[in-house]
Amino acid sequence: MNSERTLVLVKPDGVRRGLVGEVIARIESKGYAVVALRMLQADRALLERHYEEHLGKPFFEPLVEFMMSGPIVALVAEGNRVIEGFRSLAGVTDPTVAAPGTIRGDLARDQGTKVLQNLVHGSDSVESANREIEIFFSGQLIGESK
Ligand code: DAT
Ligand code: MG
Repeated sequence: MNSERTLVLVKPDGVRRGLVGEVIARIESKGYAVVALRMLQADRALLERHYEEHLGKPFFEPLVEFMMSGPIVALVAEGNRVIEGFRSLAGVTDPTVAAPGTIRGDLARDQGTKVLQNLVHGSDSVESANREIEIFFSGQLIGESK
């Protein structure tokens, strides 16, 4: 088995709109397992680590402010090719053009803000997933399953 893990965040817009269950349902309906879950209020230090690749970009500060604007839900999903699979479930970054059928395509749209509000985050590689899971769940993960 080549089971893989990814970090998913339901961003403050998703929590505010009551879409936590919808996101989890799509992950579970696809057949992935949720193996860790927490709700938290992210602070600047945590978000600067999580989004370090975007430091210096014009949307960086709006992104950090947005991500601090309310509670978020962090979870770890597991399954073969789950990193690619969750990115596919989420749809592309810009919700205006994200395909219908995806989380962003069905449930989000451009709000005219400096940062795109697109409901969810999903890790984009094994390296990112390991790094991001460590940021949100350091030492809290139940041992490898399957
Ligand atoms: P993704 O979340 O699809 O991996 P990303 O890592 O490139 O996208 O960017 C992180 C978040 O920043 C993204 O979910 C929404 C916001 N963002 C990205 N590019 C943007 C842009 N050009 N203008 C406004 N917000 C942007
Ligand atoms: Mg990204």
